[in-house]
Amino acid sequence: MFKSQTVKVIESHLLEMPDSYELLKKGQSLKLKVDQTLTQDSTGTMVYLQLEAMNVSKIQTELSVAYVDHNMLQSGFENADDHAFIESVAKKYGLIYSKPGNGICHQLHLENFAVPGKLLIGSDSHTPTCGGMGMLAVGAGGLDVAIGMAKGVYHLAMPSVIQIELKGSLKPWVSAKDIILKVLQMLGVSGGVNAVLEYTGEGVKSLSVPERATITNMGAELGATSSLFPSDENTLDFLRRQGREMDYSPLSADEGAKYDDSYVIDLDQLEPLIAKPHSPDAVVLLSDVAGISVDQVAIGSCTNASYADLMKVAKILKGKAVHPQVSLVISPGSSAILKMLAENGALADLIGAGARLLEAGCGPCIGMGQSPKSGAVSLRTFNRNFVGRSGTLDAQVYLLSPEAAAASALTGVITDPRTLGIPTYVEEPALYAKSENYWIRSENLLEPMLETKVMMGPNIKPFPVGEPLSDALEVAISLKTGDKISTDDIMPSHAGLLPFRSNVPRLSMDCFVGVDPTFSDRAKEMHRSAIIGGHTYGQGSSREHAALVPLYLGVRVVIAKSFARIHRSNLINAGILPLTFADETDYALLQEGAMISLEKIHEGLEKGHLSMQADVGTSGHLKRSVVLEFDGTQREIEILKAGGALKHALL
Ligand code: MIC
Ligand code: SF4
Repeated sequence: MFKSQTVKVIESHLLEMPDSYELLKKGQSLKLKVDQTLTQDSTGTMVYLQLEAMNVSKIQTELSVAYVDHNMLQSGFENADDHAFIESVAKKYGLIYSKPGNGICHQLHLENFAVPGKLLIGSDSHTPTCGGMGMLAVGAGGLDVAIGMAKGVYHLAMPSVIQIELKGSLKPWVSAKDIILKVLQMLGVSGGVNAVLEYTGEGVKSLSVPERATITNMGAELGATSSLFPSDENTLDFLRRQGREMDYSPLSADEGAKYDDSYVIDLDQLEPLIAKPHSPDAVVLLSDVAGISVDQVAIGSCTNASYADLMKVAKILKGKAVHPQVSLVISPGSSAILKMLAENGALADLIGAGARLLEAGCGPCIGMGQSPKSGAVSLRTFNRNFVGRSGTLDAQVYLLSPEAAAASALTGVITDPRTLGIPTYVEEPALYAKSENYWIRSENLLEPMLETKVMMGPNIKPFPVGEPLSDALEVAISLKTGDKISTDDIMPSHAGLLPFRSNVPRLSMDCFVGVDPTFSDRAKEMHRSAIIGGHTYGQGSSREHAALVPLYLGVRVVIAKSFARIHRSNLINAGILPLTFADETDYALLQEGAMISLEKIHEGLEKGHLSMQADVGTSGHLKRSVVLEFDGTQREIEILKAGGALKHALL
C-alpha cells in the first residue's frame, strides 16, 4: 500500500496495534510513543504542577524542553516566580530550560531540536510549527504533555490526512505567509479539524524550512491536528546551517499515496493576501484593501520571525524612515536571530528607520504589551486576529507577510509589496549563530536531580482535580453561548491576567468575563452546573485553564453542537463531560437557569448516547427528553469515570 508521510510517522510510533481490523481507520484510538515534549511558561506551570503530582522519578522522553517566552513582562513578582518554578522543575527532572529572552518556543525548537520523523507534543497550539522539519508535531493540553513526559505515551484519534499539492513557484514579493493565507481562504477556520495537512508537489522544493514552518505554524488556525512537509534536501540544508546535519533523514509520502482529501495551489498564480479583522480566514487580496491608513505594524511571532523574515524587513527599511504616524514594533523569534542581525548590521538598519525593538519572545502576539491605540488599524505578521487579542478591544487587526508589513510601515497605508520594485533576496547564513548562554543544559542537568527543591512562589496555588463520575447528575445551566466560542472567550489572556496562570482561584473571577461578566459568581452559587455551547466550542489556544477554571467553578458537563479537538481533550482530562446534541435543534430548548438531569451516565457513555431530561417551560414544570451523544474512546470513558486524567494516571 502506498502511504502518506503522516501514516508512516504514526506507524513507526505505535505502541499497541490498534484493535480495528482496518488498520489506522479514521477516528481510531492510537497509543503513540512520544519522542519529545515542549512547554511554554503560560501553560507550563500547570503542566509541571501536574507532573509533580504524578510523582515520577524519571521522565520517559528523549528530550523535553521548558521554554519561557510568553509571560515576559515582570511588572510584579508573579511571572518571575513562575519562571523560577519552571527552572527548578527543569533541573529536578533533567529538562532543558530556555531562559526568558532566548526566544519563542516554536522558533527555538525548529532551530535546535526538531528532527524529521520524530513525534513531538507541546502544550501550545502552534506546536505543529516543527512539521516544517518533517516531524509530527501536535499541540496538546497540559496534562497530556505531563503524561507524555511521565509515561512516554500520547493518545490520539487517527486523523484524516489532507493533501495540499503545491505547483510552480512563488512570484517575487509573494511569500510563504500568502500560501497559508490561501489555505485558510480555501478551507476556513475549522477546515483542518481532526486532520493532518500534508504538503506535497514540485512547489515544496522551492520552500526553505523556515518558510515551511510559517505554513505549518498557521495550520493551527485551521484547527488541524498537525501539518507536515517532507524531509528533503532543503531540510538537510537547514540542518547543516544549524550545525545539526546528523539529525537528518529523508522522509516523504509514497508516490500515489491515498489521501482523504486533496487540494491544489498553483504558486505561480498566488498574489499577496491579507486576513481582515477579526478572523484568520477572512482572507482577501491585499490589493483590495491597499490604501487603508495604518497606525501600528507589528513584525514577529512564531509565524514570521525567522532570520530571513527579519532580514527582508531590514533590507526594505534600510536607509528609509518609518512613516511618522506608524509605530513599527519588531519582536525577533530567537536570540540567535537577534545576535546575527546585530552582527551583520541589520539591527542598525531597523533602528535607523525608527523601529521599536523588543526582546525575543511572543510579545504583542499574546497581548504582552504594545496594545495599539483605540480604534487603531494594526498590521501584524502573526497568526491570530481574534477581537481583543491585541489588548485593545476596538482595534482592527490584519494578518499579512513581513514584506507587506514593512512596505506598509514605510507608507503609512496598507501597501502591496510588489510596489517596492526589485525584490529582496536573503541568503540563509552559512552557519546560524548559537546563543548558548540562554540555555540551562549543562552536563550535570541532563540527568534528573530529584533532590532539587521546587520553587513555589505565593502566587502558585493548587489546581482543581475532578471527582469520580456519578451515574446520575442533576444540575442547572449556568451559561448558554453561541457558536465559535474560543478559549480566549472562556479564559481570557492578556498582560493583566497571564501572571495568574498558576492561580486558578484568581483566574476564575474572569472566566467568560467578555461573554457574561456575571457567570463566575453565578456558577459558584450554583455549586454544580452545565454549560450549553454552539459549534466549535473551545477553538484557538491549547490552554487547559479553559477547562480547569470552569471545573473549579463547578461545571460538570458541557453540551455543545461541536467541540474543538484540544479543548475537548482538556475537558475530559479535567473530568468534565463533553456531550453533543443528537439533534442540533434541541439547542434552542435549553435556557440558562433551567435544570437538566442525566441518568445511567456510565451505560450511556459506553453506548455513545445518553438521555437527558430538561426543564423547558418557564415555570420549570414542562420537561423534555433530549438525546445527547458521546463520541469517545474507551480510555476517555475510563478517564471520565475516574474524575479526570490525573486521577486515571494515578490509578
Ligand atoms: C496563543 O497563541 O494563544 C498561546 C498563548 O500561545 C496559546 C497558549 C496559551 O494560552 O498559553 C496557544 O496557542 O496554545
Ligand atoms: Fe507565542 Fe503568539 Fe506563537 Fe502563541 S502564537 S506561541 S503567543 S508567538
